[in-house]
Amino acid sequence: MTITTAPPSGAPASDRPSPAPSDALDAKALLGLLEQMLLIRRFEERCAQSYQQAKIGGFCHLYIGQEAVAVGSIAAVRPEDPIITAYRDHGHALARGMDPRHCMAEMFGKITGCAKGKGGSMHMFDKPHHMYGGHAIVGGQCPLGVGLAFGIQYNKEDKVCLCYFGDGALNQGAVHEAMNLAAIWKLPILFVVENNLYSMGTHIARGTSMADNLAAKAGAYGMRYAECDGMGVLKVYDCFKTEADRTRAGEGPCFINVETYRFKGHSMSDPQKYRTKEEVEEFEEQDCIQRLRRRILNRKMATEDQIQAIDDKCKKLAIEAVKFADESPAIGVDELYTDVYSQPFGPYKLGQPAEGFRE
Ligand SMILES: Cc1ncc(C[n+]2csc(CCOP(=O)(O)OP(=O)(O)O)c2C)c(N)n1
Ligand SMILES: [Mg+2]
Repeated sequence: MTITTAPPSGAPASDRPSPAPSDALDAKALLGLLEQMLLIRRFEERCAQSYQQAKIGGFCHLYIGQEAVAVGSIAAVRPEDPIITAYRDHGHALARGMDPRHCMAEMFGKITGCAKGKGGSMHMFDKPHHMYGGHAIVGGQCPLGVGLAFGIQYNKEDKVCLCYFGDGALNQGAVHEAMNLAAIWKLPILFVVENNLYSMGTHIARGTSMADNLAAKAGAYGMRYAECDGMGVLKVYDCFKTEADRTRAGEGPCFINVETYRFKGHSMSDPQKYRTKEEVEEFEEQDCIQRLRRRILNRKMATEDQIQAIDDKCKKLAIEAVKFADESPAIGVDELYTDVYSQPFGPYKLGQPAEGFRE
């Protein structure tokens, strides 16, 4: 018996052809990317404030510092390409076009939230925008992402699924089962590791074998590998444009290692004893917003005033989101048993078999 394996790697980011796909982006497009990153940043600053005011309950994980990953990758694919992610999900939801008011209301547990306030911060869902969550079980979204990709292949659709997860999730069994299936079935999926170096308080070097050679993990599944600088939105854009196009063209799944960093703690209660202030400051100098801002100004694609106006607009949207969430009614007890079962069984009513259910 002969066992053949696919080559273990794709072209590393540095070997990609020039001109880069982002060279084609004009001033309007770059300002659009900047606006999305600013919206996420300003929105999450309001989340932090609202959390301290006890308006948001449960867990809340901020994406501040990582904005370029969601914004650059989502800009590089089509609006109908499905995306799925973990609990650090506000950025993906907003980059996909979710109304910030519905996102904030979800965190406040209000009926006007994207999941009627039942999911909270970790479960942002937006089916019309093809955003399939928001998942709290570390790595749990990866088998679901494979399901989305299988659906694309089965229905012969021209789409590619973006499945995001953290460096810590990379050590979950479900993630490897998902990668195995995706590889043998050649599914249209990009496995995106948002490698922010930490899994709660554990540095990747302490918790992950071959942390400096994730390409080998992709290679073990015969899967293409790519990596990019996740603090640069255009670097992310270029990498995803290239790899999404290859996957769309039938080259199968790709494993993308995106090097990024979260500026805030793991969640809202994290004394951050596991890292130094100097380390955080070093990464803050690479802030994706500042990097794109400098590029736009250097190339005279906009003035300081124009950029300030965009920032002011985002600040206003964030304040309006809080106001909307504050003023919305809380979810009522009458919603306790809705959305428990999906069709064909119909909504579940207390003490009665679900509608359409047959023993
Ligand atoms: C199966 C499972 N195990 C443990 C946890 C607790 N937990 C929540 S977040 C987290 C860290 C995950 O880190 P990473 O995947 O790197 O994502 P990041 O928080 O850095 O975005 C852990 C262990 C969980 N939610 N689910
Ligand atoms: Mg991490």
